[in-house]
Amino acid sequence: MGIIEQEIRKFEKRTCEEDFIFYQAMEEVLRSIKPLLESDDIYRRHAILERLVVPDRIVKFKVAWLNDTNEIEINTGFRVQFNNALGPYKGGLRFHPTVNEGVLKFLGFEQIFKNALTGLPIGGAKGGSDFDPKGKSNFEVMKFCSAFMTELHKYIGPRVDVPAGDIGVGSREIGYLFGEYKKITSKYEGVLTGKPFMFGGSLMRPEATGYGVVYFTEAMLELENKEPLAGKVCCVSGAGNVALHTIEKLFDVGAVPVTCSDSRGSIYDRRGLDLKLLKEIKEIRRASLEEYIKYHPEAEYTPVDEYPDGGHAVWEVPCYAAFPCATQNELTEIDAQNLIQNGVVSVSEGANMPCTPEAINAFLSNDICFAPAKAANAGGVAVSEFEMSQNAAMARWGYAKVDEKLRETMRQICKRVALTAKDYGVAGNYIDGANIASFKKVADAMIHEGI
Ligand code: NDP
Ligand code: 2IT
Repeated sequence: MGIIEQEIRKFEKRTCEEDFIFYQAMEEVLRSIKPLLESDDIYRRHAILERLVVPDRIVKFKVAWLNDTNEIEINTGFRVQFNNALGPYKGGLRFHPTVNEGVLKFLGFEQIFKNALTGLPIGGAKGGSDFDPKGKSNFEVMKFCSAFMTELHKYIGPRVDVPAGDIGVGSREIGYLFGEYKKITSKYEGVLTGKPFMFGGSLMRPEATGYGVVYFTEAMLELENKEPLAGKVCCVSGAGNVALHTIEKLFDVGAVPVTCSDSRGSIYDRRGLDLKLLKEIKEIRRASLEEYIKYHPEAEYTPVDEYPDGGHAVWEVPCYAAFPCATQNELTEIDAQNLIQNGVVSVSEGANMPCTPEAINAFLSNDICFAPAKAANAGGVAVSEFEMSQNAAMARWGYAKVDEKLRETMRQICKRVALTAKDYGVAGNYIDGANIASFKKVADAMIHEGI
């Protein structure tokens, strides 16, 4: 049995059901770094694998808050501080009923490597709660955020751990969290990113993840000698922060995004999506995508329960480039086969780990350009770090400066990933390239700082 198989067996034994998703993320990294471990035993001598797969700490706490009918509600809050070898812990907060320790360990683990790829001084973390903001009033969201911060503030700080948004957490929630942090600590400091612009948020942070995904895809297509996105039909899933800004940048570069989805169903508008309407429905009214067809009856709406067996309606639509931007494991092997049969050229992960391992294998064995999440969606956390820099210097950068730095960061990540893949004999495999390049960076830092 090889060393990778031995390590996987060891961790498999410890894996409980909640950790299954974490194990999926870990296994992908371990398989990629096999050639690195085999070429040099320094990482084994320093027990880097064993140290890297266990978070530095997991904070778990009760969040009690009062709803609009004066009943007490209880949720669980978490912060998984995974690794700070390269800088302060950094990563988003997710508010969604599916949040548990395993989900946050998977996201925190991925964040270590994503943050390393940006080349910026940030470690990896993730947090959140099983609180569901859907259907809650503004006041209830504010009450929940205040109660959540009452505990969380003890563990964070601008040089300690800097949370941001993720599913269910946007600038509204970050605003309330920041307000409560300030009230408790009396400190006006860059302890959270993704803040509203008026109190220290960076320009372009809301757009950064989606724009970055498109910048990365353009860079990858160029390196792989494929045609650019201009004029090409693209399929996007999700209808949240990442999906809507991916769609926006796709229009900017002259592509034609035709699909999007939410947790209840998906839209296919063959003439190109009406982005203004989508923003009105999802960002302002926080309503269902089904409303889209009231304004565009010629578009198609497919409710989730009518999706073809095991497949997703979005991925049945023929396209040049696909952008899964909703959630983990949303794109299955069946979806991958549909995309491949319809001639897809590139797949870029806007969400964190949206493609199942089987789907990824199908893409790789059919020579589809595949951009893994930890590289393709790193633009969000990169601009978060720009926000930390601006806050520390009490400065404000203009839109053009942030955009140029984001574009350059995505280009650099793409180049480094492609070059690493080539150096390790797996040219064109951006998963192995991303995992090897980022693992090396974190592991070398861990070796230099001692045990
Ligand atoms: P949002 O909460 O803004 O949007 C999530 C979207 O996905 C919503 O449209 C939601 O539908 C839809 N969705 C469909 N199925 C699910 C499901 N099972 N669970 C959760 N959402 C579902 O989140 P973001 O756009 O911020 O995040 C999307 C993905 O991108 C996540 O994987 C996140 O980790 C990743 N990401 C986010 C970054 C950021 O800066 N925000 C940075 C990097 C990655 P509905 O509207 O019905 O809820
Ligand atoms: O998954 C992610 O990279 C995020 N949710 C953004 C993290 C951040 O700190 O901006």
